[in-house]
Amino acid sequence: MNQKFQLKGLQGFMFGKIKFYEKKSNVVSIEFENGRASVDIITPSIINFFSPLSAERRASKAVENLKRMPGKITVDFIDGQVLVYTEKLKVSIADNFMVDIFDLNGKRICSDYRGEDKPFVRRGNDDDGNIAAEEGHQLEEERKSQKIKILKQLNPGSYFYGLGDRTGHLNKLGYHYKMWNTDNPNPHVESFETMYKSIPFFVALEKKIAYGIFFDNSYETIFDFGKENSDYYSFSAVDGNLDYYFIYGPSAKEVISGYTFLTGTTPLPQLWTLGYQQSRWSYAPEKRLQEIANNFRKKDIPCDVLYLDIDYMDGYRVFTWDQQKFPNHEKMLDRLKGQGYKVVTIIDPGVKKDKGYSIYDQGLKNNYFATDRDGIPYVNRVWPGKALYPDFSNQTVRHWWAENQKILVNHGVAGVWNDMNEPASFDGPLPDDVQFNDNGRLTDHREIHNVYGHYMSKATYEGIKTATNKRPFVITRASYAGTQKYATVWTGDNQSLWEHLRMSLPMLMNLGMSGFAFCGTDVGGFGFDCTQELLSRWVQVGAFTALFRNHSSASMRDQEPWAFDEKTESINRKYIKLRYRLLPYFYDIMHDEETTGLPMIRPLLLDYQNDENVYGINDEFMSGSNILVAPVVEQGETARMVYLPKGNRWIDYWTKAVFDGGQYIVKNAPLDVCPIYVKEGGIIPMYPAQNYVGEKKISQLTLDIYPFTEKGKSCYEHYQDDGESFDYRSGNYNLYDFILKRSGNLIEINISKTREAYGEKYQSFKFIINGIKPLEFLVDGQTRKIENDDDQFSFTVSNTAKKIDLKF
Ligand code: MIG
Repeated sequence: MNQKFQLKGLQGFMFGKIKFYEKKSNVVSIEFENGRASVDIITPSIINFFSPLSAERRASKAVENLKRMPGKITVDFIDGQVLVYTEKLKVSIADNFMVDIFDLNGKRICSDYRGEDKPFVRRGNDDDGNIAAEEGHQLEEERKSQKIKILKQLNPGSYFYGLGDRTGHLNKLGYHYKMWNTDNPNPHVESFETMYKSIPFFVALEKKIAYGIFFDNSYETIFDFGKENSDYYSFSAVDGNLDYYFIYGPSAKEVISGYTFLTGTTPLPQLWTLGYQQSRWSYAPEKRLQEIANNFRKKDIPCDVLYLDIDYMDGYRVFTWDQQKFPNHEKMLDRLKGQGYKVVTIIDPGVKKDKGYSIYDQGLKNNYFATDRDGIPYVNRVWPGKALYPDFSNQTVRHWWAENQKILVNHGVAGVWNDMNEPASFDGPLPDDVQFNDNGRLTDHREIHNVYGHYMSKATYEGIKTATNKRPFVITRASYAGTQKYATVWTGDNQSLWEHLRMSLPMLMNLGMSGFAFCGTDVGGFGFDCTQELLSRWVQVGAFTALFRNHSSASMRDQEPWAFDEKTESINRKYIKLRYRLLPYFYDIMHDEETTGLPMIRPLLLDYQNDENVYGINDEFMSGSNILVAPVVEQGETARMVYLPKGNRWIDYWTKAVFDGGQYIVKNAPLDVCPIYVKEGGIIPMYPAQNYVGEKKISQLTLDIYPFTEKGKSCYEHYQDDGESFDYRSGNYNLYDFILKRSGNLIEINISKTREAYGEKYQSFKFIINGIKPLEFLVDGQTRKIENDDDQFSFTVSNTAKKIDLKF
């Protein structure tokens, strides 16, 4: 038996023998006895495999404006196989569309599985398996309904990552997941097969070689990483086309860059969006919101963003304000702006069925809502009661929704938070046959469900962009592949449980591996009541996640930084201030990410792929490539084991002690200490702490330097712009290169400005040299006096300095 494409009612559909092939520019088309397929060379490392199994090719919802850079391609036909050579890969296509992929040395990277599709049998306690049917029937049902199923050979020593923010652990080997955006109010547990997002992309790592597969199918899809059978892994779909991309590494970083080359990277956000954010369901009325705002300033805890959850609206009608609770919202937003706050409001998709409410009236008049088969607007129930669902798959509707953003942003709202867009529904799930109009083509809920939140985010992004001409800040709960171009994501309704803090790390790392660089969890937990210790540990993780937002549910105990006791408050202050000091470092990561797709919070394997010890580490992550964070995620723990990867030495951020890589160490971590390590040779740019972004004019950049203990050279590129507009896209930014070298008893630092276009330059640089005190110190050849006599040697130079020599 062979790779199977199971068409409904037809078991074991097979393509049959190759009859004919032809190459036209970068596409090789192959005709089989029973079907046709194409192999499309996007780049030498990215190849699309396609067959129109149920429909003609449709515009991808994830891949927009695809740039092709195929390079040189040659095609051959040997022993009944079509062989396609790119500049990086050899692809062989045999009868039945069996695909094998090799590198140019002939090493096999990925192969279709040649054996039977044979899931394990779920045994019950009785002979006829009734219990099995009751308890574990799902797998059987899934198999029946899968129309397309691809099996790939699974080799021992394989690891799998990605699929967005699935619960459980970092490595997905042995697990099975379904892609069907789901709002499940139960506490997220490891056994969940669905979540809010559907990101049908994964990275496979085998014997230090990484590749990725992106199955671009928005219908319900299933990914099984060797759970149903240890000999293969598979991905399958209930409908749509066979349409997947193979993305070669060999590094996992290249795979992510390749995937985001296809689906897009997260655009550089406004600087303030990387600040601390405070939310809750809900800050209302106005007086309560103001109290929160004042408290942050009074308590000297930095904060940039405050949220308005659903209760700011008039009866949950989107794009309205409750006049009782917020009688003059424009004035309020203005006042908060004066205090340095940006206010983000929630917007759900469900539009209240309510004659006379203008959003509803407009939508109804123009047929903007999804309908039933007879064209009658489909009604379900969400927060406003009976509600209708805008058809975001339709460009005209997206345009209308985009225009509506003005109602918020023109009055001073700084960003929009999209919730409930799986879409959620209180009166049972939307039926499969709810109709959508995908730009003129009628289709149903089965195809649009997983991209509903994606299209809503796109509309929101575009609306805010047009209205403000600034980098839009959109947060969404539901997503598909590619949503990262439009929105920041959070992992939805977690709970104030240690388990959820622990699990947030692999969830965020896998989101990062799936192209979502700008992500976070509700710090402190959404449901259930948080504790002093849990919040103290959670804020230590939050300080290093791109979206740093404390949020909690209605009726939960207060969870603001000061809501417990003085100790908890001071730990919050300490880590929120650290976050603000590190802002230029995080901003540099996001700037770099816009080109490379590499996330802020990353699993160790991304930077240390040669060290197999890190492939399964769940409770440590890299923040960019210079900082390793090993947070405490267990209640009561005051020390923990930390694995420091092979390849360089590591410096304890707090004690400045130096450690060799490739070992486990034990770090004491009392409640106020989050274990943090800086890579030897690391250069970390820092700002002074501020209450909010823009409070202080930053005229000096601090560079926190972790010199090599022996020989070494490192380079750090720092980026500077206005922090909010799109002017950087026309070149209005500065770039600084800092090069650190050590040989023997000499340390040399070179500063060069590789781009000087943005007007507000730094006046000076302050260097902190950790762990070393020189005997002699020169700036551009001039000897300078060594002033400080404490352990930490620091000095300031003007912005014209080019070379610093330290002899010791
Ligand atoms: O049915 O708007 O995940 O963050 O606070 C709950 C109220 C609706 C779910 C979101 C949560 C938000 C809440 N929402």
